[in-house]
This record gives sequence, C-alpha cells and structure tokens, in this order.
Amino acid sequence: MSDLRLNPFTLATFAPEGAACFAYDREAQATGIVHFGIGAFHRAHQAWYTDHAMSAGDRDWAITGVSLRSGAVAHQMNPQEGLYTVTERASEAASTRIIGAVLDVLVAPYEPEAVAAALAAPATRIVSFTITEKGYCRAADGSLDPALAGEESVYPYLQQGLRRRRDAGLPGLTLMSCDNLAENGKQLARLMGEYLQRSDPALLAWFEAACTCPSTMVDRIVPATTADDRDAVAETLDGLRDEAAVLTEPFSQWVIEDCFANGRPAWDKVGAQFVADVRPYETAKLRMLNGAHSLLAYVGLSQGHTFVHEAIGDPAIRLLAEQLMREEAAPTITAAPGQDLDAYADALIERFANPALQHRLGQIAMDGSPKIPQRWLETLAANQRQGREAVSILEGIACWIKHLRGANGRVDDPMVRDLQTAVQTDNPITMLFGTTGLLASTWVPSESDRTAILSRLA
Ligand code: NAI
Ligand code: CS2
Repeated sequence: MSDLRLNPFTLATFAPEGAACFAYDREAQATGIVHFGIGAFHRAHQAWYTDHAMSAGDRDWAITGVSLRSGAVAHQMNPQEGLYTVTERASEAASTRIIGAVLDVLVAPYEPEAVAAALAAPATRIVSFTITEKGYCRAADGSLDPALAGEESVYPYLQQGLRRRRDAGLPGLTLMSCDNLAENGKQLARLMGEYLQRSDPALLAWFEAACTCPSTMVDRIVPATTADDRDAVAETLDGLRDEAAVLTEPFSQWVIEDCFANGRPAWDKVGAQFVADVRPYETAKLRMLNGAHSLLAYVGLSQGHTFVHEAIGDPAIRLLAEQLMREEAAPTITAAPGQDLDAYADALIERFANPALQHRLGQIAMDGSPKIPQRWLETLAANQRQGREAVSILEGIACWIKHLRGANGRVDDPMVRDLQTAVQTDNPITMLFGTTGLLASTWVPSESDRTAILSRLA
C-alpha cells in the first residue's frame, strides 16, 4: 500500500477514476463557514451538502474546521489540505466522492488567535456546530452549567470572535447547531445568552440584535471510521491514502429553519429543506430514529450483539424497536403536512438493517445522559399524560441501568460517576428520574413503571 496521501497535487497527478470529485476552483473560494466539531458527521453531512452546492455554482462557502479538544482531525486533514472522501455504502453498492469544501482545520487550544480571526473575518457568515450533546455544557435542567462552560468550551471562542465583529462594525453571524438536540437553535441562543449575561452583557445586546440561531434537523447515519475502512477507501483511490475518510449510508436529510443573519448557501438546490418550523421533523427524528437507536444499543448489547444491523435482525429486539417507533413515539408527534410516520418507521427499519455500515452499538451507547432525555423521557412523559405506558422504552431503561452497572464494560458518559453511584443504590429509578433525578424530566415513574423496570433488572 502506498504512503501517498490524498492532496491537491496527488489528486491532479493521479486523478483516481473510482471516485467522483468536487467541480469548483477551491483556491478561488472565500471561507464563509467556520465549523466547530469537525468530526465524522460534519464531513459526511453539512460539508458534503456545501460541497455539492459549490459544485453547482454557489460560491465562497468554503469551511474552516475547528477542533476544541484534540489535534487528531487536524493531523488527518491538514496534510491533505482539507481534501477527504465520503463513501456511501448500501448492501449492494458503494460510491465515493472527493470533497473539497474544507480548506483547513484549527486546533483551538493551541491557536486561539487563529480561531478568533476566522470568526471575525468579513467573509465569514455562518458558524456551525457538531460538538455532541455534551458540548453545550448544560446542567440537568437545561441551563448553562458555568462549571462546564470554561475556557476549553466553545463559548469563550465565540465571545472573542463576536466581540471583534461588533468592534469592527461587521455584520453578525448565523450560529447553526447541527447536533441531536431538541430545538437546537433555540437552546444554543439561550445558552449563549446565559454565557454572555455573565461574561459580557454589552456584547449580549449586540448578539441578540445581529446574530441568529436557526434550528436544524440533521439525519445521516455516520459510524466512526475504522482502519479497514481507510484501507478500502485507499483501494478506491488507486492507493492514495485518505486519513480523514468517512463512510455513511446513501440516505441524508437536512431540514433547516430559514433564519440567517447574513446569507446562506443554496443548500436547498442540493437536497436540503428550508422551513419555518423544524419541530415536526426533529421530534420525529429524535423520538423515532434516535429513540430506537438507543434501544437497539442497550438491548442489543445486553443480548451480545455488536452492530446495529445485528440488533435489528434479532426478532425480539426488532419487535421492541417497532413498538417503540409506531406505538410509543409516533402517537406523541404532531406530523408536518405530508409527513407519513408509518412510512418513516418502515424506512428506518431498512436503514438500521444496512449491513454495509458496521455501525457499532457501543458508539450509540455513549453519552446516554444527554441523549436519553430527548430520545426517551419526552416520549414517556407524553404517553404518561395520555395514560399510556411505553413498555419498550422501559425495557431500554432497564438495559441502560445494566449498562451503567458495567454489564458492557467501560461506560462513556459525562455524568458517569454520579450515574454509577445512583445505579448501585437500592433505588436507582428515583435517583435517575422524576423531577429530582439526575436526568430530571416531567416523566415521573409510576409504580407500574418501576415494577416493569425492576423486574427486568432481576
Ligand atoms: P465525532 O466523534 O466524529 O466528532 C465529535 C466532535 O465533537 C469532535 O470534533 C469532538 O472534538 C467534539 N466534541 C466532543 N465532545 C465535546 C465537548 N465536550 N465539547 C466540545 N466539543 C466536543 O462524532 P460525530 O459522528 O461527528 O458526531 C458528532 C455529533 O453530530 C453527534 O454528537 C450528534 O449530535 C451529531 N450527529 C451525528 C450523527 C452520526 O451518525 N454520527 C448523525 C446526526 C447527528
Ligand atoms: C446515533 C446518532 O450515536 C448516536 O447516538 O443515534 O448519531 C444517529 O446515528 C444519527 O442521529 C442519525 O442521523
């Protein structure tokens, strides 16, 4: 296997025929987007849409990525001058595209000045985020946790960049969350406001007047890339190595609230949807797709499965997932005009069953504490208000508690210490849920709920 890396020179020299390629002059594009959390999902979703938009003639939406925690992605992408590939895999075929939309990656802790300059550059119009649910530094009640929102968080970098824009008389920015949070734009606006209220009240007024925070629903299943994946991509690239390769499914969906401070790419020309209200789409996605995903993860791991397609292929687990989606989540969702939730559930089962993705249940099982409230507890609370039980989710909760007790090995969760203390007590359900639990929500477990969970823990 050659050590030659994919980069503009090797691309021009070897022009691998097995991959489609962007169709615009990268050198001529201004950076219009700064993206925090340039992980696998951003590269397979927003950057992929932006690449298509610029290939279709849109201009000056190149991306500067920012990593807040490690230099890993910078080391993968900067030697490639930002070039990387997206490979779509379905059971019967695969297709690879070389993406040119990302120009460089900054590692914030080592180059804060470069991050501030990127945010304050006149050509920058959008700052976007895929920093995971925990990256927003929320307390259990959803407010900003000052103990988490320290200098290593996203907030001081945003403050610095916005302050420079205000002082230079530049337009505001669109702050666009692309994380799996309910009403992600509204949450980001509130959290940024809480941060500035404490740190820079004068900037708060400018932020509220000059910036916008649209909500988005984002959907594309993007498992973490493995070494075997990279080797397979190198074969497609006639031996060129792409250390930043991402692999995903053919399906992709992006629904965006059309509320931008200073323009936006023509993402709607390449498959995205601009709407006035994202909520019907995001509620369906979070409660049906993500709710079923977390169920497959914890129940699947408890049954010895490793991948999503194995868990959905287990008849007993599939039955639980179908019940969760169709009988527990769907009745709590106010569908958008034309949105067919039954057909949506059919499509999700098919997507979960895609064996080519090798999507690890362990990846989905991570960070249960910021995921479960919007994926399961909102559904439980809505069913409780209607006098209905959601027994599939209760099964999932029992398996999550077993997971927290170490049944599947190491537990990755920002609240792991408190959670593991809670599940070792005689009363884990009270410690975890209800209005005073670690995962406070409006769902208050009934005696019947408790019996259903505890009977599965025995
Ligand atoms: P990844 O692990 O490839 O990237 C995660 C990114 O978030 C990295 O840049 C990391 O540095 C950053 N990050 C992690 N913890 C952080 C923290 N506490 N503060 C600030 N930054 C932090 O993961 P991937 O696949 O890119 O997913 C990221 C997010 O994208 C998910 O959490 C989810 O919200 C969203 N998403 C992911 C999908 C997927 O299938 N992978 C699909 C739909 C949404
Ligand atoms: C998954 C999501 O890791 C997880 O929690 O449920 O990343 C899921 O793959 C995406 O939301 C699909 O759009």
